[in-house]
Amino acid sequence: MYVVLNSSHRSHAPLFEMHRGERLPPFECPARLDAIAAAVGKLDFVEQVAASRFDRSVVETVHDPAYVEFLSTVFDEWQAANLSGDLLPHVWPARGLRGDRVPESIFGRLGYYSFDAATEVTSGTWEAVWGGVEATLTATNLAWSKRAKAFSLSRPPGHHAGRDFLGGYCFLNFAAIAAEGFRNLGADRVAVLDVDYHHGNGTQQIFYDRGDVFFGSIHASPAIAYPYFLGYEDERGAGKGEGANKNSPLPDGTKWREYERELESQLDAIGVFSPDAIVVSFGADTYFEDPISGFGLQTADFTRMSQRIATLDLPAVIVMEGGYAIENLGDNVSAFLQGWVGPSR
Ligand code: OKP
Ligand code: ZN
Repeated sequence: MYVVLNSSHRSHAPLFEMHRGERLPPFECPARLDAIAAAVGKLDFVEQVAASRFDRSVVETVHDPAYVEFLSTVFDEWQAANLSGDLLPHVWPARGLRGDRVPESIFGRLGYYSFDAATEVTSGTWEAVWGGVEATLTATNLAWSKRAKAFSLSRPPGHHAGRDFLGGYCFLNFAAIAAEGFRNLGADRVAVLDVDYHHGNGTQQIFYDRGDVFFGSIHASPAIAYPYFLGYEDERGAGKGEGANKNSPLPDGTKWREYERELESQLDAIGVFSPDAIVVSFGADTYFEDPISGFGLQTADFTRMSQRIATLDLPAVIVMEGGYAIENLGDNVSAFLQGWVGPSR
């Protein structure tokens, strides 16, 4: 198992997060990845590889180039206008407003290119996010060329970021970038399986009308959990992508027994799709002690989960999404990695 660390991740350190009416230290913070990296560094089956450099071509296939440009320049623009603190959007084009024009104002553009106020742009956000792109694409190249498993150890997460918007702590969609990277390298079909507690609305949107990338997700029902506005079972893909999207929304309180049933059903669907490679959006926020989530998985369940996914026997990239119980994060991610390296693999 290869591991590629995003060594720039600490450059993204948001100041605060609004949570249940309070201004709190952010749940998505550098300490998360430091805890994971320390634990993963001790695993004897892991080979750490440094990230290579990449240009914007793959990123600009899954994201709108104008959005990528916005993201890479908006903080400097903010500072040039003598504004201070982090950037936080506060107005969005809901139904009846014009969502089809990009405003000139920096505040207008922030709203245009986002869907929530949980996702601060800071001085180092672009540097950290670009480090995530390079870790992801390095892992993808390794997984494809060596028919191996490669873990991109990065933050902030990516699966809520859509073609032209940020949100849910996410800026660029690393799962989508890995899937597109596999396609570029020669994979005809790629499956993305999202096992984060939250629905991967960004990944679903990016591939919704594509038949070459399957998206499957097991998550808390949007009726009760973030991101609230996508992730229902009746979203099955459109056009050429009809049938290549599969959502498994579950109630809070879900434990391994119920979770496993949905996992088997997702794996069956992926088997029918018959991909050449797989991308896993892994979130450890399904853990029973996660502070912002409501599932009931235990540390050992993460090993069971990856053992089942590994039976697909495909080149695999694992990208890190959520997981906020920092004390248990190292053990939970290690448990998940452990399941990929059984004796038969
Ligand atoms: C990211 B990932 C509460 C509202 C914002 C955002 C959750 C983002 C989760 N402060 N909640 O999927 O783990
Ligand atoms: Zn999550």
